[in-house]
Amino acid sequence: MPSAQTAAERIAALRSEIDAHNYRYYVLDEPSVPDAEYDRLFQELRALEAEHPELVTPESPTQRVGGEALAAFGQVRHEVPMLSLGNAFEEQELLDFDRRVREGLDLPAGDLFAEGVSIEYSCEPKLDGLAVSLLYENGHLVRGATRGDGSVGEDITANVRTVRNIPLRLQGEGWPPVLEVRGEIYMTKAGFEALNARQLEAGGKPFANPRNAAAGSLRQLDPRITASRPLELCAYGVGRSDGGLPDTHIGILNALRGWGLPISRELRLARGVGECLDYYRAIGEKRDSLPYEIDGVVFKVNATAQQRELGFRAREPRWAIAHKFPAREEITELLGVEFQVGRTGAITPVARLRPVQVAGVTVSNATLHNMDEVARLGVMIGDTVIVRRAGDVIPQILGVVAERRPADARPVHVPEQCPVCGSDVERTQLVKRGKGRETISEGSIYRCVGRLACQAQLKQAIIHFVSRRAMDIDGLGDKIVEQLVDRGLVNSPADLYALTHEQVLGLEGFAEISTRNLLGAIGASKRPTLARFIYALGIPDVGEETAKLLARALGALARIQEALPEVLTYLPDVGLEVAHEIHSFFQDDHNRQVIRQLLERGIELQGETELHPEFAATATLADLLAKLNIPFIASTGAQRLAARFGSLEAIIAADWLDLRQVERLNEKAARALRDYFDNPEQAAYARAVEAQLRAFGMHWESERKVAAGLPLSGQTWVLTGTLETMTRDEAKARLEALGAKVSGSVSAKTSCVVAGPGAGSKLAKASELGVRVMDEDAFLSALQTFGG
Ligand code: 9MJ
Repeated sequence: MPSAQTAAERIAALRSEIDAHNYRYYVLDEPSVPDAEYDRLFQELRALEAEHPELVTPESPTQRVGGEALAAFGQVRHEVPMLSLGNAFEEQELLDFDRRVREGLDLPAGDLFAEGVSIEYSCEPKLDGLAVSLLYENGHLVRGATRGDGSVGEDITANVRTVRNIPLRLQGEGWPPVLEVRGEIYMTKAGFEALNARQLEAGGKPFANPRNAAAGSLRQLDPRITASRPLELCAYGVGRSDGGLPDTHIGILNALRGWGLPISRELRLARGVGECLDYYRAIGEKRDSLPYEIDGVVFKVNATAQQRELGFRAREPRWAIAHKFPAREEITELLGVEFQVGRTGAITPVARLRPVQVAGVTVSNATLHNMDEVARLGVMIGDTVIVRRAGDVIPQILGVVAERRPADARPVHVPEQCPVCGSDVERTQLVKRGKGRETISEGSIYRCVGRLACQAQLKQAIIHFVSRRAMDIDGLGDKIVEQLVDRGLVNSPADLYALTHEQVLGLEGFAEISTRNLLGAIGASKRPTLARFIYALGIPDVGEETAKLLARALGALARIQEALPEVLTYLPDVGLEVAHEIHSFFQDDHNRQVIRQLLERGIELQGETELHPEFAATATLADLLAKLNIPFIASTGAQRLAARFGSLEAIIAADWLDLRQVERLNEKAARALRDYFDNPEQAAYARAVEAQLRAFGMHWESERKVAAGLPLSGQTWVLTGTLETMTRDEAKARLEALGAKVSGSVSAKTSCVVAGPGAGSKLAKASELGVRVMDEDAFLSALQTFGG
């Protein structure tokens, strides 16, 4: 505290700052500072008030639980107040809590693990959502309310009724005629990601975190909006009840579960505070893999008789505590933005930060992804920003503390020239083909056009080329790549195979043996599989999986190099955009030359084969017509045309009258088709696509027979999460043996999603789209049913 400021002044300043944050957080759902900063202000105020009890007023934020009810919702008085929880940040604070519990119960202090005197605690993760009260009368949900200030909350009955895992009627029997359930409404990480993606797509503002998304969704005056949000309840207690309930907290929660209410899967019993600490550590380790955000764990004295004996202090129970995890969000200053050049030339803004400790690690850089993200955040150099570090993820900037923007804050500009090679920087274009037309819009990525002439791209390209999962050249680390490029010895991946003994020996740190080893490793890399080689080339958007798919389906480099974009889109998971990337990569003269040189310098691809029958089986004339994106011709129209004419040539030759005879092909569609094929370039292109498909060995008519007759033919399945009884590859093979296609992404066309533990965004997408989902047990019995 600055000495010029009195305690009274500091208290007043802290209160108004906390009030302002509370309003932003609770009422507007727009947090202005991270929790850690808020907690610090709160602790400071608490400490000052403890020193100066005469300065405590009823209006102090320490005397309240939360924000005020929004005027637009009805008010609900909580007959049993909704309490908040005291916090423990350090282990010692938890031990102190346990000591207070023992003292409150007149139990001997004893040793941590002493038998006979340890308290039984229930342990649950502390979900980060919005606390709610759900009133059941005679088993019917009659009212839902927010906590509000703990005594009066908002009536959100219409909204809670839309939350899918809240039962509208209790199941089973034995529930008290009046039962008020309390719990947290939250959003899973996957649900949150999916919602934000939707928000962005619709041009809306994304939510800062799942907590805000949940709170914002529940506070909608229009329950239809709430219904569209992926909200979930986790029950953690009971308020009012007029009947007998089990005599332990865990017993009560299990009873709630029996009545159809979701409770935490991580609920455990701890005998003594030592086991509470074990639980805290175990959940801490699991934190990243849990499907929802948590900010700590909650311990509650398990026996309700002991809870009653302990009672309350202010607005907190003496029998429960939240043991918080270290904060993952902090605030710091954005000192500058630098631009890094990636392997494909993408220029990525990187934030340089005033170093700050976040969850035990010093953070001085954070990714800003791309310029759209910079614009979305509205961040300027000099701003105070909120940084988040979670798990192994690169630190991210979540937002700006607008109130702290200095007068001399500067906007972030993309350099016009590449900071490494000085080539021009261009904004990427998004090419979308729809209804026979190409539309081009501005992309969010800026690229250095220098390609392999840009040292940054060249280095990254070589590092990728030699990496373990690509050409796997042992001993060619990043530092050596840098030297090779800096000395001008390597200007493309092909140059690696022309390195001489003298050149390598001349590098820093090389002697006879190391030189021989490196050249040996380079020589040993000359027989890669086709898939590795394709991956090693570093085609934008082509990862290992896509490379494997290309190799497996097309079988030979020559075919992959020549494949037209429409032909590539026959591969599962290859969309038109990726197909264009692949196609234009192989059309590029420089890339063709590098590939030619690689082959001349001794690369021998292994396992080149014929076209995979699976690929041939996926081609139909109807698909081809649909892929040409002719206006008004969608998949059913395409199917009817294919059935009627049997070949592309026949369709091109068909006149308007012929076309009009196709069942339910309307005039507009017939005209569009004629217009399309009357354009010689378009007709030639369609013929070229067809010719290529045929040259690749496809036969329109036979293809259906390959997969037909199998129980799952025509279906697309998606596997996500971990499976316990088999590997994913096995599951995939078994599904394929039954005729199903296995895809990596969920769409409306997906037949079924098999979700194991750890399933994330795919599961969320499936539930969003109403796609059938089964767990491993159901999957195993389905396999059995189908004889797979
Ligand atoms: C959360 N947020 O997960 C309580 N909570 O109990 C759990 N919150 C709570 N319990 C009494 N698991 C007041 C709040």
